[in-house]
Amino acid sequence: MDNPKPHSALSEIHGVHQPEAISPQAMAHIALRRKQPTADELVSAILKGDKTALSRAITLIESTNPTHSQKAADVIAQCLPHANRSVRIGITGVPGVGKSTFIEAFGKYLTGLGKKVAVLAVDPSSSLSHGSILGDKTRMEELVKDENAYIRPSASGEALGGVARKSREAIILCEACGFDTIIIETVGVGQSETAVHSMADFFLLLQIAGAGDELQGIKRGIMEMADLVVINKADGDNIKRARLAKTEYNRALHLFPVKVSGWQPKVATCSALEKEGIAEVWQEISSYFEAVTANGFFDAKRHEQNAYWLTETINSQLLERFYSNPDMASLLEQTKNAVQNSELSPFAAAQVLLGQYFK
Ligand SMILES: Nc1nc2c(ncn2[C@@H]2O[C@H](COP(=O)(O)OP(=O)(O)O)[C@@H](O)[C@H]2O)c(=O)[nH]1
Ligand SMILES: [Mg+2]
Repeated sequence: MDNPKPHSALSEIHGVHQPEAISPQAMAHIALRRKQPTADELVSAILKGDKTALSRAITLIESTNPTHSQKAADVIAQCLPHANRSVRIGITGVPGVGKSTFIEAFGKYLTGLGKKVAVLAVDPSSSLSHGSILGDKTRMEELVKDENAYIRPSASGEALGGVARKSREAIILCEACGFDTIIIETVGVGQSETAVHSMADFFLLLQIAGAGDELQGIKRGIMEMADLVVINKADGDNIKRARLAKTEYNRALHLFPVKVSGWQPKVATCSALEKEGIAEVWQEISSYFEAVTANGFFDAKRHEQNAYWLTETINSQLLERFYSNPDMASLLEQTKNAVQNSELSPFAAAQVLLGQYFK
């Protein structure tokens, strides 16, 4: 009898061949995969510029498997002394504005200058909005093939805080791998720009002309963060409108208070599709880096970002540990009932729970 449980939903009709639970091929793969490189092996490969090792290490960082977190931390710690030598450029804009097309043209331009370009995405809602780099219709085919470029779509289906922290760690690994220009892409509709702001040196806002005065759903706060507004799709019939938009944006940007960086945000037009205006964009970005390196803002901002990430990581770890603690979970459940029935005030209850946790 090869079918011990004929009534089980898991069983096929009697007499029909049942495949093995795991195929021999799959077993071979699993055996192969089990031979994971050690943290030291990963690090030495990354430092040699090995993109496969880089991808593996980023996957390790993104893993939610607790057994991976120590190894990931180890890799990051060893890469950290080799990081930092880069420029980090955040690029945001609503879906359809041309981010992927722009990054493709811009990235190719930069590798043409001899730079090594890594593209990362911070997009917590990628699975919903289809905003993830490799998920959308413009797939950066040229850049993907470029020896001196590395493209990594965002980890999806996670809370922004987690995605942002992992992106920040991925930046460190990319830098250790020899990438000197890091592009961090995000969809300009949510909170993710703030996260990008906390890890980028320069903030580029991509816009298009002719979508009305409402600034295309971009919040004022995001405009205020921009170091450069680039009006894309300045081609064909659109050139005139793009120039007009440039004047308008320039006026709008001048209304904002002077930035701590001392940099007056600029507006440029370009056509990512026709690869026009790309060199001018880089020119503006280079001037920015010259200015903020000279006045000390570059280092000051990175130091401030480090402090931000320390606090941010403590905050998220505290929350995670508190809520994932089984004792706390049951105590919280009991206390919730008492609070709901007005037997206990929410504040008193919180004091009890926190007191218990930090005992
Ligand atoms: N005419 C024109 N179309 C562009 C330009 N840049 C992007 N597009 C088109 O706009 C659409 C959205 O571009 P995509 O790069 O996928 O935008 P994303 O969603 O911001 O990444 C695509 O059909 C592109 O071909 C441009 O400079 N000029
Ligand atoms: Mg895109």
